[in-house]
Amino acid sequence: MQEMKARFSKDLAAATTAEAVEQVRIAYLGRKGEITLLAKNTDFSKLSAEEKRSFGSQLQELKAFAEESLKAAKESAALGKSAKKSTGLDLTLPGTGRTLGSLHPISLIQIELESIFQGMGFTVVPSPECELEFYNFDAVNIPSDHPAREMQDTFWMTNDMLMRTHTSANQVRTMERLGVPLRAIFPGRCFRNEAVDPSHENTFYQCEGLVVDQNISVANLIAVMKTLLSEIFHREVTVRLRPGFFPFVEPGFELDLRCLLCEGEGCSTCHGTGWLELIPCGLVHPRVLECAGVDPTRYSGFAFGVGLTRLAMMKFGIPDIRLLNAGDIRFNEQFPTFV
Ligand code: FA5
Repeated sequence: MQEMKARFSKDLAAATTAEAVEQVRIAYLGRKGEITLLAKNTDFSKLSAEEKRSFGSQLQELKAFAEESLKAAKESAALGKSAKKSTGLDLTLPGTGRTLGSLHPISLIQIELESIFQGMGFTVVPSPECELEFYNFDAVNIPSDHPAREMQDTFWMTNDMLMRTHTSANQVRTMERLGVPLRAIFPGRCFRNEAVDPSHENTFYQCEGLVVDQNISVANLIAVMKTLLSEIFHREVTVRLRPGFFPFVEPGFELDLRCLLCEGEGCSTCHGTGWLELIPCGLVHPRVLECAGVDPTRYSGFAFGVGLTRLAMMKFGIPDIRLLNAGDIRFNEQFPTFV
């Protein structure tokens, strides 16, 4: 029985599946199994009372040992099977790392801009991309017969709505909603019917800024623009301010940035001029204030419209605006995950 017990243990240890465990059970405890036959084939009549007792108890012990071992082996074989089935786990395979996505360069610029302006006490105001013709044009002093409308053709909806051509569309809305005095920016997407080239897209981003208070002057406007650009580029930049016409500001200016890609030498991005038109701006036209119900004899303000897309191009050295909307993951992956 000692020898049988050792053999049984060895056979069972080699059985790793439920089927193999069952084979061991049949071989030892089945109807013709070794342990069963040992009990059956022993002629007890030839044994003394003492031998009967000793043999009987050893046989019981062997049977109980075999049954318990088989039960444990069955359970562990079943466990192994279900673990394999549910996870297909192979601990020898190399691990798969998790890759983090990266932010789009325009998102990066927008987040940075928002934080710079928030630092100067501006509120970030959400604004609709699909806008009423009234707010996009009439409210900012561009009536239906004004030639400025021709330069900003866009995608028209029904019900006097259109895809906004500039974030200035949100000026009167914001004054109506928040009242004055106010200091706000509204970044977002704009749409124009454009001949697309390295610096013009039909879908691009602007960030409008609007400050209305008492005694606001061009000096306040210039101070804010200088702070903005030095913080964005973390370097000395050259800008120029020249007169510019926009029906909703008086006086109006164009703030140009010396092209950072060619350092003013002239390249395709700046159309060979060495300058990039970056921030049109000016003092809010009295008619716009009136349209929002603000008294222009008490309040004045300044507004600006940063070309966010072009700012991203300058900041990251992107030579062609079309790369930004192309959706090529290899392009997007070059930018940092976090700001
Ligand atoms: C405007 O849209 C005015 N609303 C800006 C403004 C706001 C003036 C407040 C005064 C006061 P403009 O059409 O120049 O102006 O566009 C402003 C900026 O948006 C441009 O300097 C440029 O950086 C960017 N932009 C305009 N059109 C495109 C385009 N098709 N593709 C990429 N960027 C563009």
